[in-house]
Amino acid sequence: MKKLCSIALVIAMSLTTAIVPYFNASAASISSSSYAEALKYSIWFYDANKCGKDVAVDNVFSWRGPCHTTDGSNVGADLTGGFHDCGDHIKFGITNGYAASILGWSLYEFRPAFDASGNTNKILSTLKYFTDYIMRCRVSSDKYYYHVGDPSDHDYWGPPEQQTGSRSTVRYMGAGQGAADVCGLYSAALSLMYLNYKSIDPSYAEKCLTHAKELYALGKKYPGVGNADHFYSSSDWRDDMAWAAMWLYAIEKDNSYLNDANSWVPSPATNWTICWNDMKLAVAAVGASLTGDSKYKDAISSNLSYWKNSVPTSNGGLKILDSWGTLRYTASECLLALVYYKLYKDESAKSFAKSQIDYILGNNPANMSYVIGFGSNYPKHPHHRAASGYVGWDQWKNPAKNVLIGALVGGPDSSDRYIDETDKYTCSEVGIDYNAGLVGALAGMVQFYGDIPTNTPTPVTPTPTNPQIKYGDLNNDNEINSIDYAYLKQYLLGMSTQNINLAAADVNLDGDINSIDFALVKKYLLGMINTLPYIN
Ligand SMILES: [Ca+2]
Ligand SMILES: [Ca+2]
Ligand SMILES: [Ca+2]
Ligand SMILES: [Zn+2]
Repeated sequence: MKKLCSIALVIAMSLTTAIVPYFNASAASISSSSYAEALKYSIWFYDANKCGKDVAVDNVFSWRGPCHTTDGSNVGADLTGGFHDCGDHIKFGITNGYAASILGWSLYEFRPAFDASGNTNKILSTLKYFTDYIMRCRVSSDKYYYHVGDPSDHDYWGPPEQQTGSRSTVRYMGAGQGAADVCGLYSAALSLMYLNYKSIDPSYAEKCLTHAKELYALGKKYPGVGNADHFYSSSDWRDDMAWAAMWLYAIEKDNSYLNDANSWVPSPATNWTICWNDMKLAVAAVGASLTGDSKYKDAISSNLSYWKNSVPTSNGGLKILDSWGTLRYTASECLLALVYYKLYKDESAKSFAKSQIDYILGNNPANMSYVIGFGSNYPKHPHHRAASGYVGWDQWKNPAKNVLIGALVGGPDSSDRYIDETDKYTCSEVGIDYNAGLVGALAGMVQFYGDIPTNTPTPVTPTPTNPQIKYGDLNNDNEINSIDYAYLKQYLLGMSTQNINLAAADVNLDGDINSIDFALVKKYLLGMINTLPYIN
């Protein structure tokens, strides 16, 4: 259930600890408007972990810019985009897929909360940054890349924009290399994007659904868990594929998906919570909503009882499931509890979530908000290279130069104490998986505890598709001419694709690069059509 951090191997542990003093402070004031503010920040966090050419587009952080803009060039693929994992810069399929699907689910479940609090546009553009990346990593229906970054990434401390060195470790799922855990998470993320986006941009939504089905088929064809070096040891793919199956069933009402989900997760009960390694309770939540099968409701109900009665509780009232990054588990359990409340109106589930979320936001003995930038007292030393702003290991433990607004840190220990030190990554690190459950839980809090004004729908504008891609310009010289035509021909003949921007080759945006695109580029060069991309 843990991510190992190689920094522990190369950096001697500090002998001094700056423990936040324990005192019985009066409860921080959490009001009904707090949840909407915290929700906004928790979405912003994702801007800090964006990777690729378009990082600066629609980014709330002025200290972030393009990075790792040649990812995939060593294999002739465009693997730019997506999100750095935690405080490092590796792009893992397991956490990109987990975060994208949990965020998409959060919007799907609690859309009124996002609309009323003015957060719909931002969550949609964040989700699209994920789904653009997932689809960009498609080579063919039989091959998707899902990993970029060398383990030596962790030897570097500094902003991603200034990082040099190899990014040559890339991995794909396809023949001989199953990664059905990632397939399932990616497929679910794309199905949810279809559901969340179909009224905004139907053609993009359809493209997502097509890819969701393709990834689902890929996971069935090549089962097994993906390879994330020693950082994420995924224990099973069946829960992830069942998660994907549930969302395809939600869209298509085809019983074969439900049968698949049942065969992969016959019993969703667990004494854990929803996390990157275990989607059973998320499967249960969707299953309960879609099928009414009592096994799904029972699994969530007994899990909530376990959390209320058997998970250790700190004096300050925090449930501690695990000492490493404990708040990520609390946050996703709160998401689950609030979805359960939405389904069954169980008041104890709702008040459980409130007790834990209020603790996270500052109603705790340390009087500290564990969401950076929220309130007046929050961690100043998150384990995050871009926020730190320092280059090299001499000053890496200094207070971060930049405020990593919205990041949920790992959290306090069982004595309600927080160690605000950069190298104490079990408490001070942040992650795209940590924040996903928090976004969903805060949206639920806005929906059930916030002051939601009625009749104030947020105007939604589609996010432009790949704003910096000039479709048809395969060699990135900002012109579309016979050179690009020749490159496309070369690619279609199976010849070298080094230095070709394949993202620009799908000129009809149907997710495939084939003879249709070739014909369209030819028509464009002959003046028979005036613009690319060309969609009919
Ligand atoms: Ca799994
Ligand atoms: Ca060109
Ligand atoms: Ca195409
Ligand atoms: Zn990057």
